[in-house]
Amino acid sequence: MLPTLLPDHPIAALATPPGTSAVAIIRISGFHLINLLLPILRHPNGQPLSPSDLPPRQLKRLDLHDPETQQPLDQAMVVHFPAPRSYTGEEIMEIHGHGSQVILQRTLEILSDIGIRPAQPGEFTRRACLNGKLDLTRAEAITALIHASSLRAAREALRQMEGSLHHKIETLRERLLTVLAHLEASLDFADEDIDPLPSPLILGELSSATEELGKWLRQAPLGERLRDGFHLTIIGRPNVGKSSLFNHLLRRKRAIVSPTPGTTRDCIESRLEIQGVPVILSDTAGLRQTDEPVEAEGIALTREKLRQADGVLLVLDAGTGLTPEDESLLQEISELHGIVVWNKMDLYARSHELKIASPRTTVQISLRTETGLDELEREIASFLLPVSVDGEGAIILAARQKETLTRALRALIECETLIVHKRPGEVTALPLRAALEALGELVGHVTHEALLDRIFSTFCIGK
Ligand SMILES: Nc1nc2c(ncn2[C@@H]2O[C@H](COP(=O)(O)OP(=O)(O)OP(=O)(O)O)[C@@H](O)[C@H]2O)c(=O)[nH]1
Ligand SMILES: [Mg+2]
Repeated sequence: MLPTLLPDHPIAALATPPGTSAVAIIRISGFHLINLLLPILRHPNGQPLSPSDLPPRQLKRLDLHDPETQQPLDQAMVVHFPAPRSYTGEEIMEIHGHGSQVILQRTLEILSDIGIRPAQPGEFTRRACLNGKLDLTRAEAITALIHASSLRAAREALRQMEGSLHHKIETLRERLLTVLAHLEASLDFADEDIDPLPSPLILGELSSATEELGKWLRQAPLGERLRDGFHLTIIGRPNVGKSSLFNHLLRRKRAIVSPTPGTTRDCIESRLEIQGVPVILSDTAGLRQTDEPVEAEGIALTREKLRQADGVLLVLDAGTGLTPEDESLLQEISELHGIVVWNKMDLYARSHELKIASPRTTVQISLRTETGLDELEREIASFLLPVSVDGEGAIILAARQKETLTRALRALIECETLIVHKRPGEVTALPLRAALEALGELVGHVTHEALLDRIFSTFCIGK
């Protein structure tokens, strides 16, 4: 290994996004940082610095000094976090300078010259984990928070950062460790007359553990939607106002609206947030019988979109009331989650009833007079993300976490089966140990280098 890649070698990286900005922060982690940095820091009056000039956790206005040109490079604010009260558990120095690319580049070069190498992606957080400042579930929640595409996803990630997932896993591990202790006691004392925990009790513990793990995994798709967005598709007959609704939800004119039926031919997709819920919204070609090949292709695309949808908004025309085509559309989407939207309420003459046979949430709106639109957005948000689920906290799992939980679940089920078949303790304990190991991996008890590499490679440099 190269000496510069030693794990405790001081590292530096830009902690703010690359590019031009008012302020940019360079973060440095390691030991003896003050002494290392003294030669490149000056008081604003040009005087050299002494270590006592940098009291802990206080921003200090200093100049960055270029040792090569012997000239000031930037005016900066510098802060020192002594070990272990810092993000990484090592000493940290932050240089808050101006966000000029040339200055930042030169600063990183100077740091490298004085022995502070550029950090690898996620290396700060990796050090934090190795120094016991963070467990892996919290570290992974930090990536989820940084990449969160909506407020809801950010809130979940924050909950996980505060340790909700870690706590769940540790509680489960404790219970399974007790079961393992009993299984192993039955091995150690097999010759003596000690009664181990009776198998119905062990099986009870195991089945409640598998139930718990199963629940987390079932919640995972919801967590993924929170992170990546729910697919919501607007459908309906031609001319009912689908594109008008699409534009309204998007707050901009993205799709063409016209009185000619069959205006939208293609599927148009856009990302947005509806009351904090991330949505990938599609406007589609109006569904009807047609001989026109382009329109027919658009309609085929709509049906394809419907297959991927997490929910639909079926738009109906309140001016005309329910038509036979609407009824067959309702049949077609009977299996799908969604809301029925009566649009054009301004044209509703009360000559017919606005009723549908199936028990679905219906909302009455008019895009022309802008009525009922807030209620529609509230309904959309609550049907995509029911309040009960939000309260309990959907779990956002990284792919690795899902994979590891599935491995733990399989091992537990195997253990249950072996116990039911009255296999000896040394056989039944094996899968239980594997399950515990998998759960341990999730919180970071097992820290294989390769595993850490895989996790932290997805981080930003500087985190
Ligand atoms: N009176 C009234 N007209 C509306 C309302 N919403 C939309 N329209 C009009 O209805 C016509 C069709 O609107 P679009 O949004 O293009 O309808 P669409 O469902 O996307 O139609 P296709 O793309 O042809 O399937 C336009 O002239 C809109 O201005 C409404 O609430 N009231
Ligand atoms: Mg349209």
